[in-house]
Amino acid sequence: MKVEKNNIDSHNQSLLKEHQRKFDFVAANIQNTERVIQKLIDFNVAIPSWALGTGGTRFGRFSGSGEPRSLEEKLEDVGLLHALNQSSGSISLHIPWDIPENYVAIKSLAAQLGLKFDAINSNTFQDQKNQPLSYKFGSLQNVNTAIRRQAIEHNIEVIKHGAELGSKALTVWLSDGSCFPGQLNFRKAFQNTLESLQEIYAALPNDWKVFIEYKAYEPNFYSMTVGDWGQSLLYTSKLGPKAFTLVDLGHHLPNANIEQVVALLLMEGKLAGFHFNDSKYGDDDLTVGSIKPYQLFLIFNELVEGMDARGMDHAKDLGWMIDASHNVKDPLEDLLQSVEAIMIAYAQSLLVDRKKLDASQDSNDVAGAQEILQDTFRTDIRAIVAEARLRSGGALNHIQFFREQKIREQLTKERGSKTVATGL
Ligand code: AFD
Ligand code: MN
Ligand code: MN
Repeated sequence: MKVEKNNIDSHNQSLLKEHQRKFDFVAANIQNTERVIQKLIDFNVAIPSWALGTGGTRFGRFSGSGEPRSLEEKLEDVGLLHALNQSSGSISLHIPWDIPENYVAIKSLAAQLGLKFDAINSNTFQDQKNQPLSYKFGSLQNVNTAIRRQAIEHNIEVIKHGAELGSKALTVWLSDGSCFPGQLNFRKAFQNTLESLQEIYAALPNDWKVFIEYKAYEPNFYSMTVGDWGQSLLYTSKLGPKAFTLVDLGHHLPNANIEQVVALLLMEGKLAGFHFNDSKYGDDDLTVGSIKPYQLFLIFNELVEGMDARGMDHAKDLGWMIDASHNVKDPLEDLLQSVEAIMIAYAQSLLVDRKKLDASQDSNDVAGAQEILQDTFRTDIRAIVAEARLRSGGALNHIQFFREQKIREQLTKERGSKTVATGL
């Protein structure tokens, strides 16, 4: 299905007066509103192809209706999101769940929907049908050379698919590790993984990057071979200038200071970007900003400060992506909420009085520094984000629009009520 522009226009018209009132109120207290709006218009968050269907847990999966049944339908879903928020103009594919059969056709569909292809993801955490060798005991770390070879070849295959579509980065998340003490020689596992990654790195096209994602635990519960940012940074430093460390917000041990991790990776020029989500306990993959919005703001605060210090382009120089899983919500509504939470945190971080904060830090004014951050965080700037969306042609209240237009009902009519999208 396609969203008609005039439907968005009439929705916006009906909310315009109320929006204008809120916007004028917040804009009156903000300097450089226009600059912030432009930055929001330029910003884009990629949508992972695997988040468009209802996710499950190891206990079960309660599929929704009208879920995308093919790569084409996944693109259509992201196109819908983008039409509504104008900030989701790219999709991140996962191989083998999204193997394109016809590159030309897929590329032209993406172009029609105004979408680009973000980083492409490999998968050696599952065994696929007809796969000769198993990843039960790891992939790039495996003690068996033939299994490592198979995993390396898979990653090279993924790069080829991505290159055909115009992706510029490969994201590698390894579930490799061990479940019990003594199972694995850590040093050999590291060396095997490094050598395997070196072969993958050598296959990257010139203008490509590789993102190495880390995770503290799960599915392995004793050790993970890329378990934290330090280990990821070891790999990416040894690999070379095209390798970067990817931060997935849900992949840390409880209470980790992610904003500090981000600040240092950025300082070292080794931060790839993000997989945004939120969590209470671990890798919960909940809606961005739903549990710890202040942490999200603090992360963006470090990002903006650090990117500006390095003269980086906020929109283009890091990879911005959601990595979530929706067990109980409509995936499209959830993704709209996630992108919105990211835009809000980004906008707020742009509004931090940087000079005043620097001065507070330089004079050890602890309370003063806290005042500056919390004052910004507690300012409701949602009308500024909405204004940016309005100016770029999106819907002022996208969730309301999604419901008014009965978009899920229409998708269900088209695709059926018992559809299951590929993914976790
Ligand atoms: C996992 C990892 C990784 C992976 C994705 C696949 O974070 O990003 O590609 O989810 O579903 O949790
Ligand atoms: Mn991730
Ligand atoms: Mn994860």
